[in-house]
Amino acid sequence: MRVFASDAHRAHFPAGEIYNGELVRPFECPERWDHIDDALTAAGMTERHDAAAVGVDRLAAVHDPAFVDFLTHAWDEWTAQGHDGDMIPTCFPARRMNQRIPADIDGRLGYFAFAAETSIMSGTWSAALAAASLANEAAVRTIADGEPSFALCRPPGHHASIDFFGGYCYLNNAAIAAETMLAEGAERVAVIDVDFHHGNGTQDIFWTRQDVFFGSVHGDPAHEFPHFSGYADEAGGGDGEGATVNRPLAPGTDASTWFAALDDLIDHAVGHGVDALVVSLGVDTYENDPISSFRLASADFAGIGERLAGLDVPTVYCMEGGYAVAEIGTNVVNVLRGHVGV
Ligand code: Q9C
Ligand code: ZN
Repeated sequence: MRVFASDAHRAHFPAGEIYNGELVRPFECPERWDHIDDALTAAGMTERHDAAAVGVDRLAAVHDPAFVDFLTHAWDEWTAQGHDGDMIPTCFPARRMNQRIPADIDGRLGYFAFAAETSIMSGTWSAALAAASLANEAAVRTIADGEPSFALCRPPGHHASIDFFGGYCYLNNAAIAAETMLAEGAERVAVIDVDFHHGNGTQDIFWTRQDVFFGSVHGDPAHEFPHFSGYADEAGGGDGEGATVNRPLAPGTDASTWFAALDDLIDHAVGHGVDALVVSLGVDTYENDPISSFRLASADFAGIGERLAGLDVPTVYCMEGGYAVAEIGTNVVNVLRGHVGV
């Protein structure tokens, strides 16, 4: 397993997250990365590959240029207004409102966001770009030589869509990896999303596509974030009909039920004839995760890698969620070890 990682993530550490009516220290924090880095090293995965900045053409394959432009300049526009707190969106274009992009930075912030727990600070753009660059580079290398890669992306990406951020995500790293695998010669890519939360951004990006299969097992949106995406009847639209598969599961789901759903997603991906795989690897399905409700034990995580390796195609893992900070490294390493069979 080849590991792509960069210290650039450290520039992103918003002061607060709105959670249950309070401003708390964000669950998505830099120590998550440190614990994964330490566990990889302890497991003998000591090499780290960095990445050149991903080109705007690669970003444009996934994101609206106006959204990328917003993220690039948001902090400068904010500070130019004399604000010094982090940017927290508070006003969104709801049903039947005018969808015109406002001139005002507070208006643009809400326009390009779908949730309020995700702040933008001075270093958010550089960290998000670095994370996307790791995913892109991992995809290039894995298509070139077939060796599986792990991109230690932080911030994560699967909630970010064509033109909105949220759920701790700004650029959709996994979607960028999938597009890069196609650009480098893959013909049909599967994105399998095992994060506790539905990968609404990835689903949205590939909704009308047959060349990218999207399968996700996650907390039922009737009960869990992102609340408005991830029901079982969401199966793709237009030319993409049937190439999206959702397996929402009830809060409290145990490992045996969860793995049956994963096996089902893998069967669909095989049936779709995919020749490359991107895994949105969240380990917030862990039993002690502070914001999630599934019940996988640390030892169970090896079974994720074992099963996904059974697809037997070039594979890139992109880090997504997981907020039990002390155990996140063990859980991630167990997945990767399961994949390579050690
Ligand atoms: N009551 C990822 O795992 N808040 N994002 C949920 C739960 C947002 C998770 C509140 C969670 C975002 C990448
Ligand atoms: Zn998650």
